[in-house]
Amino acid sequence: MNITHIEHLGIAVKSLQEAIPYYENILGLKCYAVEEVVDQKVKTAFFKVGDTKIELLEPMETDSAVGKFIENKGEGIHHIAFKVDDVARSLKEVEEKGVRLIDSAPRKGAEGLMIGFLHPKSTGGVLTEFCE
Ligand code: CMX
Repeated sequence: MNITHIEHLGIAVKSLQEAIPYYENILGLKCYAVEEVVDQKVKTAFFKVGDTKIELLEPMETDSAVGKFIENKGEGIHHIAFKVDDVARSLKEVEEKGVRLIDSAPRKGAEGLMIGFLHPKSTGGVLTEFCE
């Protein structure tokens, strides 16, 4: 596996509309895309910070990964995503080392990128994503 950088940090928010002004007006970042990822039941907003992005995640339903996260832990950092060359190979590699996967094969995520999640119970409590 070849991790080159943090592709993005996912941050759970109750409302994109209420969260975006902090990133734009206080931090001076620009929201360059808002996208619904229907199969993940989230609405996302993206900001570039060098090679890394911030991905704000607003749940479209309470019964969803991000909806449950906010209900249990409140708003805040939800996951870290590493850029890798090959998601399928990286998932296989960590699985062989004993890591529990959420996604056994890559699937399409926001921005059309191929992604795969590792289970936070296997990663020291940090929901981890590989992105290609
Ligand atoms: N970070 C760390 N721990 C997390 C977590 C997160 N984001 N979300 C849940 N957990 C922990 C919970 O705290 C809980 O721990 P305890 O058992 O110690 O209380 C445990 O995981 C189970 O939590 P749960 O609320 O019962 O949630 P589920 O088991 O239903 O699902 C998870 C948890 C991580 C498997 C699920 O959220 C998932 O599949 N996530 C991957 C997909 C995803 O997050 N999609 C949204 C983003 C999409 C995008 O970026 O486009």
